[in-house]
Amino acid sequence: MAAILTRPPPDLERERFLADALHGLCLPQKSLPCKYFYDAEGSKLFDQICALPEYYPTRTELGILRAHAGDMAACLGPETLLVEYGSGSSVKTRLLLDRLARPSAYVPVDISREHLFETALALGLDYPSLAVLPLWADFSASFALPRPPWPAARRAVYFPGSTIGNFSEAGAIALMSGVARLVGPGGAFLVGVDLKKDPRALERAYDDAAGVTAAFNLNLLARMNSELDADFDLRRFRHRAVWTPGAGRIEMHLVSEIEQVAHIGATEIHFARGESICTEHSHKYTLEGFARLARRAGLVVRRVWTDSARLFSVQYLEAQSASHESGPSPARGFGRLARRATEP
Ligand code: AVI
Repeated sequence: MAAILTRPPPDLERERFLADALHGLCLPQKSLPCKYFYDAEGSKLFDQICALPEYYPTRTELGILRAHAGDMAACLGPETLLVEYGSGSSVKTRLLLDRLARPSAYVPVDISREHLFETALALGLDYPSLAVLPLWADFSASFALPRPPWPAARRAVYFPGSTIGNFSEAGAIALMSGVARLVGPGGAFLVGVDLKKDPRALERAYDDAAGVTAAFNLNLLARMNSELDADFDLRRFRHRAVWTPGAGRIEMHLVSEIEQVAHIGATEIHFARGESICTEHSHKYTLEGFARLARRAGLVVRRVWTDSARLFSVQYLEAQSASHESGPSPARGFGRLARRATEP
């Protein structure tokens, strides 16, 4: 496995977290970027969420992949350079890699360095003839791809998990415009997109009976306490997940149960009783709505695979050569961090 990485200045990560937290908590609707969910504890809780009976996206997407990975690989074609955004443990990717014809290389891109390199190492062992080139970067910022050991016939970006739903409309367009630029005209985008459904099923998926999603949400406060010298009282906030039909999204909030003041360092954060911090948007799409959004980023939907209940979709898109609209703002909760790797 060839690996590349440069270490950012030691406190840069904390400084960004602090700046984002202070900025978000001073807005009229207090908010925190959802990318900060994923410290070690948050990542562990997210893995548990994925296995919950109420949280249908993971198992449904896996079912779609198991049924159609061969078809998807055929769309991507031989000698493709496969780039995965937010690769995590690359579980879904293995289903694709098993079917891809002579991939030129696999470039997992992830912000979580340990996870990225562990996974890349494991993949390198399991796929000895595959060039695995991990890239420690924020996929929502611009980055350069490592050079594959041999030329690729085509570039493709794989973005499973419906993380595209965690972006604002402008953010999703900006991200997909970036994908279109990265893969070039005729290049491919394979993406997991969660679909609109019964709001009650959605609210259950984001507020499970065992309270794992609540713990995941509250962990953001615990993370600020331990990393930012904050003193949020976790017993005085509760998790809330609500379907917002106008915006077509689930919103997650942390609601203050009392009037209270929390501190981040010397900065006071005032909460009225019932006031909330918005911690995540999770947009759900219709097939038509997503196709329209993608078109604004210069991507055309060519194939769609869904489960029989049409809960979730995996979509294959191609980048057009014509100029297209490009969203100006970064992703809600994912933008801004741009890190790039260059050492094993
Ligand atoms: C990562 N992302 C696609 C998840 C979602 O469904 O929006 C994050 C999540 N939040 C609560 N449960 C899962």
